[in-house]
Amino acid sequence: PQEEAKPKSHEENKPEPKPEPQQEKPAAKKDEEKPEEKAEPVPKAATPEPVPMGRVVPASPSVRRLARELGVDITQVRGGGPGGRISEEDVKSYTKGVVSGTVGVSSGGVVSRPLPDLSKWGQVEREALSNVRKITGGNVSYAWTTMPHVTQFDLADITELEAFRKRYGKRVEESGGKLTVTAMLLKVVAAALKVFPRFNASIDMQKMEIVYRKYYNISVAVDTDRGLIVPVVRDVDKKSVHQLAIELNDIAVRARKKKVTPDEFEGGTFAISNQGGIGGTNFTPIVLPPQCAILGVSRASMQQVYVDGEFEPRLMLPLSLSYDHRVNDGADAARFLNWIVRALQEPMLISLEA
Ligand code: CAO
Repeated sequence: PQEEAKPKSHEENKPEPKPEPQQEKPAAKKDEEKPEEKAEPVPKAATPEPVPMGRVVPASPSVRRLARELGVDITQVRGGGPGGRISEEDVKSYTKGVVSGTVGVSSGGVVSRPLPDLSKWGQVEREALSNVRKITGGNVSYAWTTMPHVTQFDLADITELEAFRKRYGKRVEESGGKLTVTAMLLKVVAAALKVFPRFNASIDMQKMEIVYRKYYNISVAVDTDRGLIVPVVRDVDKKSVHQLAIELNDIAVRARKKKVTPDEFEGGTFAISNQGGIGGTNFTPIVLPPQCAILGVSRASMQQVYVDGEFEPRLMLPLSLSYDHRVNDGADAARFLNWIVRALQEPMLISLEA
C-alpha cells in the first residue's frame, strides 16, 4: 500500500491483500514504535462520520492517489484545510490513527452496524484487533466494496514440473533456497503478465485511465503467526527461478520474524496467494488495490485424467484468478489463466511467447 508514505516502523502489513490489499501497510506495534512516532499527533477522533460512498470530497489528485495506494477510503478522512480540503498530511495521519488504533476503520465507506449483545445467547470473550488485522480489514473492505471481483478457475497438470522440482530441489537448497511451486509460479506469472499486460495494470478512476506498469513486482501472501502479510518480490521477470526460490524463502522467513522493511511491501503489480502447503481445493482471493488481479493457488493432488484415450494419474494444481472486472473481461481472464496453465505444463511457452 503505500508507495509514498512510508511507515517508519517495521511491522507490516498492508497488502496492497488486500489494498495494496491488503496489506501492505506496515503497521507498527505500539510497543515497537519509535519515541518520535509516539510524539506525532494522531487524530484523537474515533471513527470519523462516514461520508456516503460516491460523495465527492475535496482533495487533489496526488492526495487521492496517496490514499488509494495506502488502501485508505478517502471519504473517511477528515480534511483539515479550508472547506474540509484533505491534504497528504491528513491522509498520513488518518493512516497512523488506524495503525495505532485511535481511529476506527469503517469498511470501505460502509458504516458498520453496532453489534447486538451477543452475551445474551451464551458466553463470549473479546479480543482487541491486532494492527495487522486492522490494516488487512481496512484493505480487504476497501477492495471488496470498491472493486467488482470475479474469480476464474482452472487446473494445471504439474506432473512434469513436480519431477523437475524434485530433480533440481537439492541444488537450490544448497544455496539457501527452496524450489517450491510458488517460486516456479513467480516466473510463469511474470511471463504471463508480459503477454497479457492488462493484468499487470492499475485502474485510475479519477482520470478514467488504465495505467500499464512496465515492471513486474509480485506480492506474495505469507501466512504468519500475527496474520497475513504481503511482501513484494521485485523484478521477477529479470531473475532466474533459482534466484527467485532463494529470495522467496528469504522474504517468507523474514516476514515471519518481523524483519521485512516497510518498502518491501510497496510497488507490487500482481499477487500470488498459495494456500497449497496448508490445504483446500479452491478459494477466491481478494485483489490488493491498486493491483487488478491476484492468483490463488490451492493444494495439488493426484487425479485420474483422461489422456489419449486412457485414464492416467496426474498431479493437478487448482488455480483461481480473482480480477477487477473494470479492467479485464471474463474472456481475458480465461485466456490469461489458460496461458499460465499451459506454461506450467510446457515451460518452453515462456521462451516462445513472453
Ligand atoms: N500444492 C501442493 N503442495 C504444495 C503447494 C501446492 N500448491 N504449495 C506448497 N506446497 C508444499 C511445498 O512443496 C512444501 O512441501 P515440501 O516441504 O514437502 O517440499 C510445503 O507445501 C510447504 O511449502 P511452503 O509453504 O514452505 O513453500 P511455498 O514456497 O510453496 O509457499 C508461502 C511460500 C510464503 C507462499 C507459504 O509459506 C504461505 O505462507 N502460504 C500461505 C499464504 C496465505 O496465507 N494465503 C492466504 C491469503 S488470503 O488471499
